[in-house]
Amino acid sequence: MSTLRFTTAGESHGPALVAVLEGMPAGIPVRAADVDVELARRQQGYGRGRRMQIETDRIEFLSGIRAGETLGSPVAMLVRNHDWKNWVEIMDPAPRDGDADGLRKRHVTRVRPGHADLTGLLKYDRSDARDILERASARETTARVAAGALCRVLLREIGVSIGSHLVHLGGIDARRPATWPADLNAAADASALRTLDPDAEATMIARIDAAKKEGNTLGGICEVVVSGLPVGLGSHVSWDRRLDGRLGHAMLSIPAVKGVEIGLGFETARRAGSEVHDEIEAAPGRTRTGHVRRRTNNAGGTEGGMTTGEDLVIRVAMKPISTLMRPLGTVDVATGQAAQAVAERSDVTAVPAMGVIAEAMAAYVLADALLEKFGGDALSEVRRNLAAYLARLDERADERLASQGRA
Ligand code: EPS
Repeated sequence: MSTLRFTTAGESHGPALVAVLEGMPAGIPVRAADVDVELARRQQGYGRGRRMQIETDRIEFLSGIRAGETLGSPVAMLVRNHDWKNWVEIMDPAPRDGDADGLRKRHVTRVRPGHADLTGLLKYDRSDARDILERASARETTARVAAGALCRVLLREIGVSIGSHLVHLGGIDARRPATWPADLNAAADASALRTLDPDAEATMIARIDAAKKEGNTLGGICEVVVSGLPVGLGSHVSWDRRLDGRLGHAMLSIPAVKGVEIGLGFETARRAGSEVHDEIEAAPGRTRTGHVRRRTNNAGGTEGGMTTGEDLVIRVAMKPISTLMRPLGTVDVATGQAAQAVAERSDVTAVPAMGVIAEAMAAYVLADALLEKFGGDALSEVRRNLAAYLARLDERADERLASQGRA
């Protein structure tokens, strides 16, 4: 069982979204602004629809935090949906006269190819796909970002930073900058698409405008980079403790995500071993990697399901959103007749937001793995455990030096 757990609740057009995060140690300094800044980042990105103008996501802490510090008890958090006021009748939990056929106003029966609509209503035996789509909506990721924001604070306290940038959108690749920015998110967030390549950004924006005109949608790829991790989070000993698998699970759970790569990923399959594996050299003073360095980082920061201490690099691929304004062919589940899928208000693309959500999911998995190794009831205890481990890594390096001196 995970050391850290979180769950979310809430429908896209219900009153609010809720996240409950359990297992955070006491004494982590947290302010609402730490969460709000992440919620705002998730709402950004060229290509979003009108809903993002309606919402200004803000966190309300309901439990687990007092006087700016976590208490060690479950942290419950709430984000209200401003759009709720327009959906009160449609989303009302109370049974109503006139719903006898099971179909309320704004019911959805012309199910969208690629969406949870059809499979969800078959599985849950519903007649209105709104019963499915309200929860399948990516609005749910707001609550994940809130939970991830607290995990990010814990990681920041021990010197780990997480950033992301967009590397591909709708058939257009972004080039890597000649010099890597010192603050990845500051650089990425300055771009409307969270990409580090201004030329590609202009082409991508034109591509989004064209897709919007066509009533189409676009997917893309974001890369998450985590720096400052100590060697040895995760474990090789059992399948479910391998960090790669835990990261893959978390990333593939993000709506519309269809692929994940760590480091070189699929490209490793095309190359010979000598072109894949990262040679190791001594690097005295690099405590968090165990006083070594990899000459390259094709592995993307993990070996044997454990962090190496080099940057963790995860690429996450998102398919185009399944709500098309020029709809695809489907079946109306109310009549069984051929139909055009419903064209609800939606985004042309949400890939920049997906990068922020992927950061949050990475923060959760890494905070969990961190607490598994160094856990305690208080942040001070986590710090002590980490410091003792790092001291042992230093001691090993010193022992090696001493034995060389004797030889
Ligand atoms: C979504 C449809 C749109 C998106 C929404 C996800 O919402 P609406 O149906 O209200 O126009 O904007 O994303 C969010 C609300 C969000 O916060 O990211 C969908 O159907 O998945």
